[in-house]
This record gives sequence, C-alpha cells and structure tokens, in this order.
Amino acid sequence: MADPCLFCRIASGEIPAKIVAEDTTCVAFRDVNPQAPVHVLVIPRAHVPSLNEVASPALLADVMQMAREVAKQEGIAAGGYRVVLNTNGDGGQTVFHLHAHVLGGRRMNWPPG
Ligand code: DGP
Repeated sequence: MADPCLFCRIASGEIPAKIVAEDTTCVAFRDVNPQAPVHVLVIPRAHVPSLNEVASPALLADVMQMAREVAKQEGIAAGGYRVVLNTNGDGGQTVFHLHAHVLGGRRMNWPPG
C-alpha cells in the first residue's frame, strides 16, 4: 500500500517537488503555495507528525541546520528571514509531517496572522 503521508512521498521521490537541498536526514523543497518570494519547506526524512512528537533534539538540529543553509543558498540570510513550525490545529498545521517553513525575500510582519 502506498505511504499515505504526502511529505514522506516527497522525501522518497515518489511525488515530485522542487528540491533545493537534501542530505541523509532532511530534504528541502519549494512550497507549492508560496507566501513570500522565498518559501522553502525543510522536512526530516523520518516521519514525525509534529513538533510535539519529536523524540530527538538531534532531529531538530538537523532541520534547523538545513533551514539556515537554505537561507544562505537563497541569498536571504544576511537580509533576514523567518523559520516557522506550525503545530497542530491552532498553529495552522495542515500537513502532519514535521516541516519548517523558511520564508524570506520580503519584510515579514509581526504579529503573524
Ligand atoms: P502547514 O500549514 O504548516 O502544515 O504547511 C503545509 C505547507 O505544505 C503549505 O504551505 C503548502 C505546502 N504543500 C502542501 N502540499 C504540497 C505539495 O504537494 N507540494 C509542495 N511542494 N508543498 C505542498
């Protein structure tokens, strides 16, 4: 049976995505519905539904390390960017495979919507 998780299927290459970075633990790809000139999602290859279920701080470190590398690669590191982890319903999470949004290329608003 096909893996039901959309982002697991992107990580395995079964579903195509515009991949901008990948290593043994994480994959980064462009969001299909960008909210900023740069909008990249960084996911762990391992399936973890949300921040609430993360068991290893090393996994978070891997995601954040790749987020930082993507920001540099996309040319937004010096100007500034935002990394967002939407978590569960009130956090606005719609895909239940942990992902960090890397947003930049425009001035971010605060407070967020
Ligand atoms: P969130 O709301 O935090 O769970 O963000 C999920 C993001 O995933 C949302 O910004 C749109 C993006 N997304 C959903 N489906 C796909 C897809 O099939 N491909 C890509 N590249 N992004 C997707």
